[in-house]
Amino acid sequence: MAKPVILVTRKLPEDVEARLASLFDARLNTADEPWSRDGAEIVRRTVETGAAGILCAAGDALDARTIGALPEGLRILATFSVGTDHIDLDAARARGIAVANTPEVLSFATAEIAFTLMLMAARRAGEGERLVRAGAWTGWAPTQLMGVTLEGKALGVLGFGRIGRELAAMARGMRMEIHYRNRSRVAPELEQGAIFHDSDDGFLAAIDVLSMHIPGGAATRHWLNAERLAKMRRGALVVNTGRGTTVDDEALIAALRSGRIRAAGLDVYDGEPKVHPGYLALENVALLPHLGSATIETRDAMGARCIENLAALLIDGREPPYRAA
Ligand code: 8YV
Repeated sequence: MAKPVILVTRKLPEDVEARLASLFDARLNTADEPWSRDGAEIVRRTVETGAAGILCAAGDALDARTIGALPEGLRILATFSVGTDHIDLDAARARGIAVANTPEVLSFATAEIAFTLMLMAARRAGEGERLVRAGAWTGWAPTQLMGVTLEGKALGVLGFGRIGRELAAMARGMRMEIHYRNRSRVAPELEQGAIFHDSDDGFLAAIDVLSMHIPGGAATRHWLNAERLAKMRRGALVVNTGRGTTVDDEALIAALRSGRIRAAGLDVYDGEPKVHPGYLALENVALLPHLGSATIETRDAMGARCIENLAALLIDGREPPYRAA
């Protein structure tokens, strides 16, 4: 039997590509430039190849219009991400196209990046590195680049899912107090003593560090706005490893400029890979290029999840194990 054709929009780790090529008639993108800058390209390549599945990724333009224009034979969008905000799930449902993602395997790696950013923001690590690299360091000084300690501080986790809970576990090792805001309270074994808040106001007033782990999309757009920033403690820190759309950049930049927010650490941006120039002009913000899941181990595991999803539907004729819609 002929192997099912799949279209892979991004260059993936070598081992993942080798497995894909052994199981499928995989049309691999071996260039660094994605095959998915716009919906028209995705549709054109799907039609040309007759693909039954697309292995896509965060940032790919799978909006309602693109999904509506995909050919009949396309049966599954397997995304190399846990986030699905780049895919119009209702449009996929309406077309009977399955959507599957890669949950769990990237939680620890993403929490590591949140933790890194929290420390970079608290301890001014980026500023220090720039100083040394610029050859401008004139020697240790008692008042040089003083940051704040995390020990004993209150960490506020916005979105207490798997990633947020991994971060909470790491932060307990720093003797931080954990607070969380979530759609609903989680079970005590998941809570591990973390303090649940049922209002934004109470949550924002209680914390020294806000770490954001909410999905993107219309419902969460600009969740962190001027009004909520004004409710935070003066000198608090902000970290975002979820989606850039959840932050109103103008408001955060103003708060960083005024010192109302002491420092921030960002891994994701509204409109990435573009970064608001206001951030680039500030010293008190650490900026990473969407590294959340970027470990060798995690990217292999994400590839394995994608393969499981594609093989289930296209080879075994059963439900993808990590179906999102
Ligand atoms: C990925 C992510 O690195 O999984 C997600 O939703 O944002 C990241 O883990 C990236 O988006 C690749 O698809």
